[in-house]
Amino acid sequence: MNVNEIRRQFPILDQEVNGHPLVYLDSAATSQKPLSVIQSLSEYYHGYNANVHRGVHTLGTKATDGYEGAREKVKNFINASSSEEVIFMRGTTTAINTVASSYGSANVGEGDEIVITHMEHHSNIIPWQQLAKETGATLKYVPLQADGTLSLEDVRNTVTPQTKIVSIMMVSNVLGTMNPIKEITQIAHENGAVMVVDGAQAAPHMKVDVQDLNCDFFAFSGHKMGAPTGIGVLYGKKALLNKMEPVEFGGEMIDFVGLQESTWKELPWKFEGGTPIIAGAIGLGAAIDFLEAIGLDEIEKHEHHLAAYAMDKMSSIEGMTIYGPKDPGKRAGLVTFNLSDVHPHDLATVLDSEGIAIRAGHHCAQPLMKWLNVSSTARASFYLYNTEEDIDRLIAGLVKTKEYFSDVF
Ligand code: 7TS
Repeated sequence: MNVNEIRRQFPILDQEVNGHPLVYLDSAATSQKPLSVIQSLSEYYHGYNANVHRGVHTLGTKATDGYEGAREKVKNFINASSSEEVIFMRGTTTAINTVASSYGSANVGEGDEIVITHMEHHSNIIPWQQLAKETGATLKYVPLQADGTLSLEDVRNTVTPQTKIVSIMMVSNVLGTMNPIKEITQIAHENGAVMVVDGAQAAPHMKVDVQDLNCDFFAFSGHKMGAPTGIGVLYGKKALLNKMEPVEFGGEMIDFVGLQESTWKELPWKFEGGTPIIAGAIGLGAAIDFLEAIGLDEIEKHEHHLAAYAMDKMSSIEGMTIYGPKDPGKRAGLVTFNLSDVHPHDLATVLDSEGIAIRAGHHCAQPLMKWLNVSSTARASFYLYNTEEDIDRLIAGLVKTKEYFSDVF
């Protein structure tokens, strides 16, 4: 993998911030976009902007082909068995909310259980809290091991025949933990529950095969994998989606509309009410082409290498606490940390003055912060365009931050 060649595809990286060359280490929040994605949007708006699935005019047909072609690319990207199982929506948050509102309200009742974990993002907590409140179900949490991993034993002890839904992230946006989704899915199924996977931090970084995982639903966001904001995917098994009610009603999703009753289009369109996210889907298709040309296995290997390199260098800084699995082989390409008593926001501000972008805060994972016994942390997250030099700059920035706040050490 030629990272210099890849970096040339991301024009935004070639700039100075606060007088220093930009080092972008916040891809877990949102990734940068390659030229091919930017061009795909420009070509759509320059050349064939039109609404889809209507009329017969040429631009409309081209737009429909672009939109549905992108669905086919997503289908292959995650190895869904049919493009009917690929529903375009705004992102991971909307996808999980859709499962909770549609599948959840129809299948979860009083006395039932929903199982998540202490490491989930708020997007995979609150929809289930709301569902539990509405239905009288109980929301249960699989505890975490001391190193921030899940044990299958704990999963087996938490999931019971009363469990109707298990919803777990594939990769933690804070700990970097990679969860054994295939095994957890099997436990969910043995207990008669469906398995929902929050794939927001997985799909951009590793090969995902939903048929191999055998999960029932899989949610991810385009903007974390080179595509624009505002486009994401809900994958669901056809047999389940067919039985589910739409969540949004209106144009595009109907078959026949009467005065009192209406019927829905078939999959996947019954879940895509209103004018869809046409440019976003086309951009996502271009992002998938870009990632696949490099190879997801190569990308994953590169990020593992960067995470191991970063952890090794960072752990030699006195006062450094790194959260999550210590074994780099067990974690994805991000490192969450605290440096002595320096507040993560102060740390991020000093790094920003050096042109280095990291994230500081609770990372939309307040229950996990509570488990870690901190109010916030700093996080450096890597993607295919990051280099060892980026990490060297981070290390130099951290050393400088330490000097700057030397009174607290
Ligand atoms: N799930 C996980 C695991 C995430 O990391 C995120 C976003 C979401 C769900 C929500 O995705 P959205 O596209 O619907 O917003 N995570 C982060 C983050 O770690 N920093 O900023 C956003």
